[in-house]
Amino acid sequence: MINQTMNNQTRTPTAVFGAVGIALACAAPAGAQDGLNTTELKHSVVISDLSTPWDMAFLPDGTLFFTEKCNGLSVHLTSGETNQLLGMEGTEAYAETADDLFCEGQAGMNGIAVDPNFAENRRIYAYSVSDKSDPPTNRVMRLEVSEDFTEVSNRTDIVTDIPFKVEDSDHPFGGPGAHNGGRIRFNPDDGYLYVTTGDNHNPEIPQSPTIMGSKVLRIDTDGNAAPENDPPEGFDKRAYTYGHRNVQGIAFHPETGTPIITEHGPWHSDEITVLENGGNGGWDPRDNMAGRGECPDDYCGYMPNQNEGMNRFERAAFMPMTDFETYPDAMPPIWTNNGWSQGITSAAFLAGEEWGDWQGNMVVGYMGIGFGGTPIGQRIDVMELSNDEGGEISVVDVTEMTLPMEAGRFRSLVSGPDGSLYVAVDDGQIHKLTP
Ligand SMILES: [Ca+2]
Repeated sequence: MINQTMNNQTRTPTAVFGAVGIALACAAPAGAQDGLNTTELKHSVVISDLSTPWDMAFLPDGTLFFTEKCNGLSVHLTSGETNQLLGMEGTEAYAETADDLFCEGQAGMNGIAVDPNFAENRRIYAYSVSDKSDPPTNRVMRLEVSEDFTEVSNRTDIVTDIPFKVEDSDHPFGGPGAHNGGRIRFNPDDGYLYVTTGDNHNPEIPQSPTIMGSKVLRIDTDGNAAPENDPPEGFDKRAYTYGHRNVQGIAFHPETGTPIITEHGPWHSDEITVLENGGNGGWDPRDNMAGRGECPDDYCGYMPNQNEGMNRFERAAFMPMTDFETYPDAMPPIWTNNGWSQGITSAAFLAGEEWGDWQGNMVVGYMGIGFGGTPIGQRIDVMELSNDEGGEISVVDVTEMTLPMEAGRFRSLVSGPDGSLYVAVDDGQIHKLTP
């Protein structure tokens, strides 16, 4: 069924809603243990008692950098020791504290990435909100790690203008720091740093050519646009893609290097999208667009959820994650979450023969969103992708991973250099899953 749903997706709105219709026919969420085999997983807890661990990045020897949203940046050494490198406002234990870094809502110390040439230049990168600017913005910082991994120095902010939601607004989850993006990853194929951003509940941002929210940026290690970026005329050249809602994950196809993102839907339609250079994600929550009326704070992104009586498919039609009616050339998602948002987060590819049939598959985490206080959807899905003859990537099978531990809010998934899958959970652990 999933197979058919995915393969039927094309660029036309009719086909997308056709796909939703098929999804309705099989009401059970993706997760039946069919198709791929379920690999037996070994499990251990690498680190516990963290405060909202948000992202991880490895060196080839297994050294693990990680962030905690309201604390800062640390490194876990192969000896088992952890050094706290860069703290945020109000923290004490860290080697250094940067008082301009703070946390608010979804914002704080988010993504972390290691320079492909770390062995030579000792550089790492982190995404955090900062009040060095007024109003505060999200920044991508470049840092140099000391030889003994006890401190960082030479902070250079290579991106300083990613917007941050400052004011509360009249929406569910409408507090400051909302829709903050924050994942950063190097693409091994082209060597550039990709930075994912969010819409801040600001209706003007997704289709804006100059505001760097709702984008995937592709930049070099000084923050300059990759020269190959091809956004439309008038756009900031750092924009690789635009028109996103809140991109929470990015991974690169292991054979082609093609970037694939995961994106939160507005209580409906989380999406996975294969990016095209210069492409539009098709999210445009401005009011009075496509027959929509006026919405609170001019932002229609949640409006369908407040219209009692609409079912989830009517909601998806009212405020589509990808508005093909207005943007017929928008990038089509290769997968949507059957009409329910379940808090899709980070994505990674499984590497190593130990994974058996799952080798090379994409894994995607879900945090689950509580409807009436009931968490749903907390899981890790294993997605088999295929390149069809036209070279386009599609999802051919989805299997829910049988977890060797309790489910949780799976915030970050990263493949380690040892082939294990590392998983950070909001309530404070980094887990290691080994086939
Ligand atoms: Ca989209």
